[in-house]
Amino acid sequence: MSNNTNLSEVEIVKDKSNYLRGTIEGSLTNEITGALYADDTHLIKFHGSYQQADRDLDSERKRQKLEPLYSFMIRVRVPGGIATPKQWLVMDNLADQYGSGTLKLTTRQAFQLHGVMKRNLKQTIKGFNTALLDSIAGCGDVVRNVMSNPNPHQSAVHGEVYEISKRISEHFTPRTRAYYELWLNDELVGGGEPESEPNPEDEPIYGKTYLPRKFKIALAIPPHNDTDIFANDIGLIAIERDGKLLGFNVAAGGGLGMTFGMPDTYPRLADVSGFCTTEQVLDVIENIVLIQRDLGNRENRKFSRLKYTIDQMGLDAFKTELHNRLGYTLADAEPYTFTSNGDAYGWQKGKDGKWNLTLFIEGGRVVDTEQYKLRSGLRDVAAFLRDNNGDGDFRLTGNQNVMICNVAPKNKARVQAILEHYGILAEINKTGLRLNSLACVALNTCTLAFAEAERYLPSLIDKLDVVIRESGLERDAIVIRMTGCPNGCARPYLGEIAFVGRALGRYNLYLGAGFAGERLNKLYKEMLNEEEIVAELTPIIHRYAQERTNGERFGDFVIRAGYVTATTHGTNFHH
Ligand code: SRM
Ligand code: SF4
Repeated sequence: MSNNTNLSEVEIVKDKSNYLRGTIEGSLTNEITGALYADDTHLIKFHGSYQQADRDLDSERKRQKLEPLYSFMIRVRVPGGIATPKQWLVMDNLADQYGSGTLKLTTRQAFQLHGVMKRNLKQTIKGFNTALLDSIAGCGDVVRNVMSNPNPHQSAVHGEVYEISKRISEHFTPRTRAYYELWLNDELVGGGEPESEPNPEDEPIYGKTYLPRKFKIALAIPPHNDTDIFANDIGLIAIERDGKLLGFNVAAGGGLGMTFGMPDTYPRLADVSGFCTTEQVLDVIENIVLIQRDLGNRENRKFSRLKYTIDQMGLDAFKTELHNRLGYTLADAEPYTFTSNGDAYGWQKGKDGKWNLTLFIEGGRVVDTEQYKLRSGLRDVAAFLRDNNGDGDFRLTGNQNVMICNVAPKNKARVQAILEHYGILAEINKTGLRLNSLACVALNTCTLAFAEAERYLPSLIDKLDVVIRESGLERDAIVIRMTGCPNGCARPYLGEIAFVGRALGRYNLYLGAGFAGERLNKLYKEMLNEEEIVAELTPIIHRYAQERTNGERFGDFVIRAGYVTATTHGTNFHH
């Protein structure tokens, strides 16, 4: 642990938790409340779960003098976002059995279940285990789900990068046995016996108080920045020559969260700090994680992310510290170009002759409604693939979408027919604005939300689509993002157009991020309601259609036209 004297409450809870056990067992058996003991609400995050309450019901429950209707969100780690048809079906089934009947595909290639009651937590986590899935390190002050390009079959380099992302994920999985003891009766994920007796001291990378804060890693293969690597504590940019992976440019210090009214908190993009070979990459990442473990702020969690550690010591000092710890220096960064951070929709044939299909899942929410049976359709595809020798698989993208990949040519027509039957394929013909939209969960489950996001953005886009169509921009990709608070879960500060919730029905409007996720946007107007949003954006969209130069992106245009100035670094985001 660092030498800080005024440790935050969470640091103290971690310290006395006996490697994340705390009193969770007692919390689970306490039938007086649907909640956990206060300390355990921090610890359960390391097990992949958050205590929440249905906020739609808050005032009614209060009126009835009842405690909030507590339930739990559980996040399942899917390194690189790849799930077999069987795993999809298990998740789908658990969503009905114990959850709220929906699956949420997150902005970091994971599944989330919502609405799981305390009494069902163990059974749900055991259910993941039957499909070789787990929720360890889904949340908490550890290295989170490692993101990677979701299609390893695209080329040999893609396959290699995916394997490296899995290795990173395994390397940083906490070693404590608390997860297995608490949820799986001490079984390993997928069955089997533990290799050795529990050894609470055996947390060689993290130590007993883990990291000061969450830590995120993503890999991307130019020209696609579909994992938004610059929003991560560490972003790795694959460098290839003649179809061979040479290594990675290493970017450090990304993170998007900020707090309204605290300008010393800010979103920041990771700085490209050098190049390392494939053999060095794990060593380099580990040493950055260790710098953060040792030097990160453990007093005030608002300043605990690596981005603040770096800005406080200065980028050069950070690099020197890294090089000293490594015992060698990173080479100069190699040239690279990113052209987009979105997904490419539709069917594409892989180099291996198999087919890959990217589908649009609005807000990442897989649910059946009266009009649109998305969940049933994807379930039918999964069942068909499972029954055909497990052909194909599901890939969660960093844009809350799903890919159905690796489909044998003989099965393509059937997959297509199922998706057409349910109207799922037609979704990819929506406007370029909608197809490039992201919205975080926000209400009703997120305890931090000030405003709607996932439940509201689709209807706001209906209104903006009218302007988009009038302007002839239906096929133009424009990155649009919304969150219910400034924490940044749908990476709003990387939206060419973005809304961040201030209060119910009121949003700050940000403009001018780079189309490929390489530049943050800037605040344009504050506290707008829907009418004001549409009124502000209509003339800008019209002007963009008329005045853009060849190939000019919306985010670049609003800067050239003087609506906002370019943000060149997180530290001038608020200027
Ligand atoms: Fe997030 C907290 C949902 C991606 C920055 N995020 C939360 C919590 C757990 C709220 C809480 O602490 O009580 C949200 C749960 C809502 C719910 O009901 O499910 C939540 N975050 C999400 C997801 C599900 C949004 C989505 O709609 O897809 C994403 C899950 C990703 C995953 O699978 O792991 C999600 N969160 C992100 C991202 C985007 C990314 O990582 O690419 C960010 C910005 C990048 C970053 O980390 O800086 C992000 N979430 C935050 C923060 C601000 C962190 C900070 O440094 O200030 C919080 C609040 C916190 O940690 O204190 C937060
Ligand atoms: Fe919740 Fe805010 Fe994250 Fe949205 S951005 S999920 S409202 S914490």
